[in-house]
Amino acid sequence: MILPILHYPDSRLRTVAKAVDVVDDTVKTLVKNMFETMYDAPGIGLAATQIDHHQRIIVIDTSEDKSQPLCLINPEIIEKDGEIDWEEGCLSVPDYYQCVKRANHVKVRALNEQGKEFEIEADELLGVCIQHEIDHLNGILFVDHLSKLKQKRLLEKTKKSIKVL
Ligand code: GNR
Ligand code: NI
Repeated sequence: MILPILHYPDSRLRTVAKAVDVVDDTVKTLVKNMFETMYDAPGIGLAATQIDHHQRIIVIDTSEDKSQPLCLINPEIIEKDGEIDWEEGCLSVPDYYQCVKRANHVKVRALNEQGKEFEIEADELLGVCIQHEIDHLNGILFVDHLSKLKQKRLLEKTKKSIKVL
């Protein structure tokens, strides 16, 4: 099932998600729907926050052919180093792309969709995407990392496009 995605500046995107305590069938169904929604969009990642569901669940696939689905439940960054500038976009901020500074390399511990703990190390696009998605679970958008001037311009552009609707 494809779920509707919240758009900036919707205040529900500011909700801090709660940890999942059991990976049960409800969570598994949600993960399946999140993958469908992400692939349909299309995007390379989706956090539960974006579909107005406030549990710590992320899906990612940075491959070209949907061949590397990755689900992270209760993700925690346990190591990070280096610095990278990457042009980011967000399904919740349509048609807006800006460079953001992130750690280049992260080591993350999470549960998979079977509830089993695993660790993953990532850099470049995958590392950036994991950090972008974990931000969503904390109510943070990539635009929060930009200058106040860029944020002001984005808000004005967004208000104008809402008026046209
Ligand atoms: O599809 C997406 N592309 C992307 C590109 C650069 C950095 C981060 C991302 S994530 C984004 C999908 C999304 O909004 N996930 O929350
Ligand atoms: Ni996003």
